[in-house]
Order: sequence, then C-alpha cells, then structure tokens
Amino acid sequence: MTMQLEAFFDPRGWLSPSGGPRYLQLRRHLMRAIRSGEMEPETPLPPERDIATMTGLSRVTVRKAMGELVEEGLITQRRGSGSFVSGKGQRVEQSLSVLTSFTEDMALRGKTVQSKWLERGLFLPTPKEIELLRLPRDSSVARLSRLRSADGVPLAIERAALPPDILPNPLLVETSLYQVLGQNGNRPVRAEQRISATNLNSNDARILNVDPGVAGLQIERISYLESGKIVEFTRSIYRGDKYDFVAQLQLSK
Ligand code: 16G
Repeated sequence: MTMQLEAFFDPRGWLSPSGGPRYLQLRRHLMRAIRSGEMEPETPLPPERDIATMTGLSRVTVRKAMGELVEEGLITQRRGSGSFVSGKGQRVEQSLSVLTSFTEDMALRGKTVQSKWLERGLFLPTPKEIELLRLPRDSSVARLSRLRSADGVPLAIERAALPPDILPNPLLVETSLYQVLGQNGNRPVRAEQRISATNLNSNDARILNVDPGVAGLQIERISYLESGKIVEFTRSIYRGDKYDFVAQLQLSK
C-alpha cells in the first residue's frame, strides 16, 4: 500500500451521513482500493480495533464490513497473523467519460503494457468495415488486432479497423496506436462506445488464457476527428473478471 493507513481510514475522505449504512461505506472504500490496485495483494490490514479507532466506527461495524470482504475473497484472514488483501480482487477500472488509450490508461496506474500482435496491415475491407468507416468501394482498410496485457496479465483482445488515409502504414504502430495517430494529427477527440455482455468463444478464451464460455465485456468504439471524420472502429473483448468500467454521474442541472 502506497498511502498512509491513517490517511486511508480517515473517515473525512469517504464516510458521509447520507451515504447509507456505515459498514457498507467502509466496505465500499476498501473494495475500491483493492480493486483499483491502490491496495496491493498481500498488503496487511490493521486489526479491527485499530480500524475502529482510525475510522471512529464501532468494532461491530468494522467486523461486518471486513467479514463480507472475506466472504467475497477480497481479504484473506490468516490465523495468528491477521488480515491481508488477497490477489483475487484486483481489477482494472476504466473511466467511461475520458477518451484515453489503453497505453495511457495503464501508465496512469503504474502498469506496463505488453501487446501481442494477432494481425497488422492493410487488407481488403469487409462490407461492414466499408459501411462503418464510410470507405470508398476500392479502398483498403488498416487492421490492428492485439492481445493487450498489463504487468503480464492478459486483459483484452482489441481489433481495430481504420481508414487507410488515417493510418497509411499500420506497421508504424509498435506500442500505442493513439500515439502514432497523434504524430500525424489524427488522434480522435471524441468517441461513442457500446458495451455489452458476452461469453468468450473458445478462440478468444484461449488467447486471453481463460476458460471458454466465461463472462466478458464486448466494447465497440467508434472515434472521430474534430471534423467528424471517423478514425477507428474498434471491437474489444475484455476479461470480465479483470475489468470495471466506471462512470461518474452528476445530477442534471
Ligand atoms: C483503447 C480503446 C481502443 C483504442 C486503444 C488505443 C477502449 C474500449 N478501447 O483500448 O479503441 O484503439 O485504446 O490504445 O477503451 P493504444 O494507443 O495503447 O494502442
């Protein structure tokens, strides 16, 4: 854990009288830290009575919050040595409202990205690519398919298709697509994203190193230049057990 425990448990940062039952607020606070990786696996947690002192909550409330996290497998209790963050809960959270690239997202979390190429080059477009990317009939299409991992953990398969005038030489993309697009003044400024649930087919499951049929998230992103020109149509399959998409909501004014 990189932050000070007192600061982390200081209730002023997360406990609110209108935030619902107090044990749920503590549970949520811990869960967010564990899932985002802010609290790393194997981080020892203070004894209940110390958490009670730091948070100002009763020991019963602390026990209830911790008990649920133990049941969900996010915290492990070891007899005689206390409670620890288990490796199981760690997930990646991606904001739904900021247009970032995979490389930037992971860098923000201090993670290193690895990509394995599945396909990269200029191809004959499918009718769907012609329609979605608004390509002229005789055009080619740039395709980039990659397995994307962070700190060695496979997270997603990304299959991107771009008009060839946006990315004339796909081989120039070695790590970040958005970086190469930015160098040519073609970095998208806005995007629409559609997320749906999916069960991984055997091919994608094998690439992501999970069992066939497990739950995943399918995300389609169409991104645009300021002018309205389409930059990419990307279909990604994310591992459902490793990824959370998080949206900040505001009351409409
Ligand atoms: C993100 C985008 C994807 C984009 C990629 C570029 C989602 C669901 N998808 O993964 O559309 O092509 O970033 O990443 O967020 P890169 O610059 O690291 O290659």
